[in-house]
Amino acid sequence: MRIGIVCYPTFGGSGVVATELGLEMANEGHSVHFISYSQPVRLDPYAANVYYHEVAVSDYPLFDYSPYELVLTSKLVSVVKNEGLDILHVHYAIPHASAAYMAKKILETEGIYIPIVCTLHGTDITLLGKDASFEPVITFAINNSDAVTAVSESLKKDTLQFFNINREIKVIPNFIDNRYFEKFKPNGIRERYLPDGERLVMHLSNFRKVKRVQDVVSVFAKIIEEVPSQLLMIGDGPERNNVEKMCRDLGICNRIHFLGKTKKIEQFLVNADLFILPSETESFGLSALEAMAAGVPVISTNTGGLPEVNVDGFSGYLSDVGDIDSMSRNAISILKTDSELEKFKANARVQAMKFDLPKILPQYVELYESLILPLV
Ligand code: GMT
Repeated sequence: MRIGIVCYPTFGGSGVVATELGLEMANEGHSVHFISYSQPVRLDPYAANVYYHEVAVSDYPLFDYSPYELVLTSKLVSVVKNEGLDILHVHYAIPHASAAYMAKKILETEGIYIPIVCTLHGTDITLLGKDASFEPVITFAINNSDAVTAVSESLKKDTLQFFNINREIKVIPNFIDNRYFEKFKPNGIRERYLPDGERLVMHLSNFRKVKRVQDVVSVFAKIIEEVPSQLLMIGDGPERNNVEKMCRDLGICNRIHFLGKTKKIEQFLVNADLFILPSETESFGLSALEAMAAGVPVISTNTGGLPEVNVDGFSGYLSDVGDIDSMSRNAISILKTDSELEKFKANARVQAMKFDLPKILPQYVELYESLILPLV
């Protein structure tokens, strides 16, 4: 197949899922064309069968806002036509599915048929979808794609609740390549950050408000009252300054290390003893799955799709949003003894296997094949 993938290139989970899916399809021999406004962070542009097409929007003095969606539409028309694509898989309803719909209509006037798969990742539905100024476009883009997938049952339910949807939404959960994660072994990170053999706690996100990063620090402050530990904060974003200030105010900066954005998250995760994800909402929580694949138990909230990923009392624990006491109690119970920690670490790996790449990839392949018209 010749597949076009449209995604946000940033550190967010949707871009990661789109990139990993495309790279795996390319690995299986399909031609995969990534279309985005900059190179997706996890993309290896030199991999066999992988192509990258940049959507370059130039400023025009007459416009206050650059018409990105129109440039993307034109790019989609051009790539579908010139590369002979069989299918377009867009990640995020807006603007990707709406731009793809317009490209499809333009191509129809030239006698070219291109089916569109739209994958919903979360914030397009749970945050943007609640904004009335986007709602009609999101509803239209979902109803008029050729197939729509959501990354969790919870996201499917939210989509059906918030929008007037008149079509099927198929749940295809996010996935993880466990074979890849198995290759990584604890490295010098533990020696560097844990000189006294403490526990290593980790958080990874884009530090948006929805991630409630302050709760990570509040939970950690309670953990260290009982279990000597260090906290690695990976990622960056709008809340970082506030969280750094909070660490200073609490006087625990010597135990909290901000590492900023990094592409090689698995090299850090394999060293961790516990992962904390206290989000306000999370349609899936890919970072929690990545942690589990690295054998790290997860303390998370019970919101959105997180209960589909993290199993309470098995791969970690679930608590209500903002319930610092519950999260810290659970964290301490895992970290307190080696035997409990080892049990949860092993369980986390078992749980990650439920989302193993070989189980999920065929679901996308089957979907693509069902939409591509047979050659006559
Ligand atoms: O969570 C973010 O800030 C990034 C966001 C995105 O759009 O990339 O992640 C969303 O998609 C991920 C991949 O499907 C999911 O794992 C995340 O749970 C989801 N984020 C939210 O729902 C807040």
